[in-house]
Amino acid sequence: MRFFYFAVLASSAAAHHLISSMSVSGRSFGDGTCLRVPPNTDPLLSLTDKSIVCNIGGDRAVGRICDVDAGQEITFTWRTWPDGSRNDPIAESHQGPCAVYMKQVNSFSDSIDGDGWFKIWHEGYANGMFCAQRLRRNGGGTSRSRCVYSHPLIFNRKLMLQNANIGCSGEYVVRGEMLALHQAQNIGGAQWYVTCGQLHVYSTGGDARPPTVSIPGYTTPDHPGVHYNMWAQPLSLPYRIPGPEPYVPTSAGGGPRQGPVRPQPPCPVSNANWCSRPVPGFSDEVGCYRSSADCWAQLDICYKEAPVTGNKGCKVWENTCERYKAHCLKCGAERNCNGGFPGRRVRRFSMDEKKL
Ligand SMILES: [Cu+2]
Repeated sequence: MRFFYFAVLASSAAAHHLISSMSVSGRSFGDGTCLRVPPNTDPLLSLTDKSIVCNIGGDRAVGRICDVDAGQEITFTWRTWPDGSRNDPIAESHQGPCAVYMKQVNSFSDSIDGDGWFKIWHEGYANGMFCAQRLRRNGGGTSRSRCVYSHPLIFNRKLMLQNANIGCSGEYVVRGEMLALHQAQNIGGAQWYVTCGQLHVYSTGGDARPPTVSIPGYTTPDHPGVHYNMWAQPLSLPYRIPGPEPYVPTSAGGGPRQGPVRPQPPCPVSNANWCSRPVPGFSDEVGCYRSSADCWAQLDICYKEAPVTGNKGCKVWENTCERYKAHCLKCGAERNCNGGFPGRRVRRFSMDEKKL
């Protein structure tokens, strides 16, 4: 009986999902990287609670910012099992539309609720299926544990000077949203899945102002696309996607990067938003162990900070720490602990790493 209950719990957890990674032009930044990963895959049910903005804890900045050029394509990967331990994208029962919003911020520690959000893409019901169904199809086949959709992230030259203080480039919170309608025949039954990321967008500047909406406030529980019976035969079509129309730039942006390029902090080993630092050099056995201890202290933080998308990067760093420890044992026995750990190159930690 106990086993039976466990199985039921496991399968209900498997029903939900979150965005586990972002890719730009097909290259993934890594699981959880630049994402404000929610604590779990549960849906949000309230359109008035602040968690609808960027999910629970999503009001807090994370330590990494990912770069994207205007005009590049951004892809979100959705997973039912956040760490990818099982190949299961969005559950079959979860049908509904998807959308992507952005908001420009001066700093990622700015509060993100309220006005300033514009939609850059959405998909509702098309070609006989909801967006969620298309995500599932993309998740099958070659891309294991992945469920992806892509859309062009196009900024015209005007957009980036929207805030003259920022100049040509800017910091944006990007918000991926998926709405599951399987209980939406009841008001308040719609399930919202939201994950936000931190992007630094490079563009050549301009002065367009996309119309913006407030989140919370951008839609209501009685909107016909939110209070919707997906079990009706036939479906009530056309399906009306909640929220505003996507912003369509008047001219394509992109082109080569201009203006100052944000310094890239070195990140030799990383996990989600955690980065390793090179350990100090040493000239004797005591120093070797001190340096090795530094590695283990960093590892502690890596595991503590690892979000539900997993700790693969921490395991890589743990192997490094094991190697360092073995080196101290060996050089101590040989009375030859001088210089640093041999083997792999260690990049220097840059002091101009961007502070949030
Ligand atoms: Cu669910």
